[in-house]
Amino acid sequence: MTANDSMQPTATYDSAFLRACRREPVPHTPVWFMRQAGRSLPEYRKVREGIPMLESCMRPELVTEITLQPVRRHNVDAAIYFSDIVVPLKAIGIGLDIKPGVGPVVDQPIRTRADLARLRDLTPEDVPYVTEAIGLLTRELGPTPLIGFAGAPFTLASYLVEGGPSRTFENAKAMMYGDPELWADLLDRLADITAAFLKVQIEAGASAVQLFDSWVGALAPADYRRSVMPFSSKVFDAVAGYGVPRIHFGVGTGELLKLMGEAGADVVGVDWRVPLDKAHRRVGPGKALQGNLDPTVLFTDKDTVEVRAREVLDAAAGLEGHVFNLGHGVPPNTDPDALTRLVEYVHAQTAR
Ligand code: 1CP
Repeated sequence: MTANDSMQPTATYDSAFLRACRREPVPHTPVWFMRQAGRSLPEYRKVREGIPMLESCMRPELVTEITLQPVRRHNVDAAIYFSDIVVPLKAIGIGLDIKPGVGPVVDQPIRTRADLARLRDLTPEDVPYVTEAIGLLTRELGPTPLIGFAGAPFTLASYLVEGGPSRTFENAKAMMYGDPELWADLLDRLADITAAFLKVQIEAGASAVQLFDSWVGALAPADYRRSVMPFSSKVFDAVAGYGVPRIHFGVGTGELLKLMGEAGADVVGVDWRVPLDKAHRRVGPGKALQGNLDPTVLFTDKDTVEVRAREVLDAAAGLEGHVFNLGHGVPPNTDPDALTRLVEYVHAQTAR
């Protein structure tokens, strides 16, 4: 399937997930879970045995299998491509690894203007395994849409500048406040790489894309608007012509929701801190919302999960479009059956 085909009224185009993203009537509220692939499933741990994370992202058959696992098991309304936000950086030659129990770790952090030279453009030839895996996936998935994704410039910069996961982002924010020109040039490079990576996924057959700006909630709205938003907008603008829904998500972004929508999203992801009716008022008309059950609710009993899921659905009643999701990723030690039951519950409650 090409980007052009994905705009035709196929079964995929007509799926509940893509209809909700376009704010059209749906047969039921669609559900998928951030980090549904490669987290809590025993069948995931089995196929990953002995294979480092980044290597597993470069094996098309393995990526296909891991991406399909949650679709088979939970009957979710969309698949998310199994990869990681640092894969495009690795693909252009940045020395980095994903360390078990830690996350992405960068050999030589990007701190100076000279370091920017290491961020070259990404071409489709840098990621042949992505094109191949998405080709396999779209055949296997049938009408179920595939979501492609990338890390947003700020969140990628947070790993590159800090050198690894951080709670405070002190080096990245110091660069942003103290050397705005270097910061802007860094984010501009990252926007180009991210846009190129999303284009590869859409051209291979992804029918929606999500830009993960997971850690941007660390910023005040004025700094977001000045120092981050132009570069996230550049990414969204670069893929606007394909007509596939663009989802924008971050954690702790209650104060940023309106701006994150304005950056160019069709769907704004909301974490669990802001009820969806309130989020809708903040974002304004013309956007669908995605979210936002607190992931830790999954550690409670079935009845509590259902009460909390019902609250999310009630808060979403007046939305123009709603994609049910968690407020952040599936926690690794989640009971997979709790996810399966949650999908069943949302589908049953919202069947029209
Ligand atoms: O959603 C899915 O099921 C697809 C797989 C996926 C996605 C969407 C992975 C696999 N990573 C991601 C995105 C990602 N990676 C984000 C954005 C989403 C989010 O906010 O959760 C972020 C911030 C990362 C960075 C990352 N990669 C971390 C977080 C570290 C930190 O800063 O706290 C970690 C732990 C990873 C490693 C990783 N990515 C994915 C998996 C399965 C793993 C575990 C690694 C392993 O198995 O060894």
